[in-house]
Amino acid sequence: MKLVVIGFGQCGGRIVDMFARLNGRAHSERGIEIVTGAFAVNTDAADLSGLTYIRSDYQHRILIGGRKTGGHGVGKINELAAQIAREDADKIIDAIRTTRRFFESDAFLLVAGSAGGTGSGSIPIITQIIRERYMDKPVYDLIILPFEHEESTEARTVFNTATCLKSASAVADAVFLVDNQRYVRKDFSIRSNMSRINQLIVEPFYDLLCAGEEKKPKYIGSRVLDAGDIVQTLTGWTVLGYGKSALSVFRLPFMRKSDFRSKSTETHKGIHAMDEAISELSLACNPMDADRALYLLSAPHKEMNMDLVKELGDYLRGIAPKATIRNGDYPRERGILEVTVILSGLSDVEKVREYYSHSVSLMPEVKKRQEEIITKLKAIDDTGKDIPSLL
Ligand SMILES: Nc1nc2c(ncn2[C@@H]2O[C@H](COP(=O)(O)OP(=O)(O)OP(=O)(O)O)[C@@H](O)[C@H]2O)c(=O)[nH]1
Ligand SMILES: [Mg+2]
Repeated sequence: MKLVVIGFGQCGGRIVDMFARLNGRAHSERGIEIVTGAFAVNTDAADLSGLTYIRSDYQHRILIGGRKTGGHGVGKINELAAQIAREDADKIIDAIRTTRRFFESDAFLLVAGSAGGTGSGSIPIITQIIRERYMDKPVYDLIILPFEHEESTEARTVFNTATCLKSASAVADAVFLVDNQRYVRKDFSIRSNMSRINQLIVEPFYDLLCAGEEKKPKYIGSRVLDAGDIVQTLTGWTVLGYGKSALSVFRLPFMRKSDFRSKSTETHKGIHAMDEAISELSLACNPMDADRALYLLSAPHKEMNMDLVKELGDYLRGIAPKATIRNGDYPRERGILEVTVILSGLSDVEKVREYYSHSVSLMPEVKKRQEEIITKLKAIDDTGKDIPSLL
């Protein structure tokens, strides 16, 4: 599957930078392409300069709202970002048009952090505009939810998240939810934590996107998971997960592949990897609420067999009984067994409900502050009303 990926705000830009890197990896390791265009959109020029893998010309690092913000961001006011995105949408559409092999792309993936101003405000607007323009390609949003400590210190965090989620889910074909808090490892510094988190966020997409693009016969599975399967699976609230098991390089000489001991070990490792994928889903949710699911098994050819694929299917069926399940296998040479899982069409997501209800309770407070700002601005204007204007 080939994606056009567009990041909004600092968080979105950095994660798309990781997708651009992932594409480089697919190219060098596997000779295939999974990202046809990678773009970062921001109201803040400094954030755009901090990126590494996204091409550095103005059509790939797109500054919006320059006149309104002077290139210094919108300071968490996502309504302002939404307005700017609407006004400058043509810059983004023009850039998409220049994508070299745009017609080969299967879908759009738009990425943003929900708690800031720029990303949170612009992602729903541009999702809507792209959907109207390119009706033949689905548009997916990948939305990063804030860390716990941000929620407790800043009311805007919750309010921005709620408005972003509500608006994006109304227009996107599916919304991938990623909870930053799930990726925190206490032993890393904040800076290395962020880039580590971003790597972990994009990792599950690697095999998922590569599997259907393989051309070499030895890497083509018996059941190929292609763009069609992914598009059929993705709808509404969506989470994803990834797990792996190391495989021992050497089988004991007396154990043949058909030996019951090696077979049960394979199955065990498969279940272990799937268990890890489920327990480390990008957001905590109840798999029982999933309407659709997908799993991809990748492992060396000789380690995969129909029994293992079936066992994994049975296992997933057990925890997501209501879901239509699609699957695929992807033979790789590396000595590990990997499982990627998507749960989609979730009928309930507790965390989203919490943001909504918390945000409603904050409404009076946010309104009061906005009124205060307007009153203060008006007071400044009033004070200067007798000063002659140069305009
Ligand atoms: N995973 C991850 N999360 C990030 C990263 N940068 C920021 N975030 C999260 O995303 C939220 C939004 O922050 P930014 O992306 O910096 O905000 P912005 O969209 O640039 O908006 P403004 O700067 O307010 O205009 C933050 O509260 C963080 O929780 C990142 O590199 N990785
Ligand atoms: Mg910013």
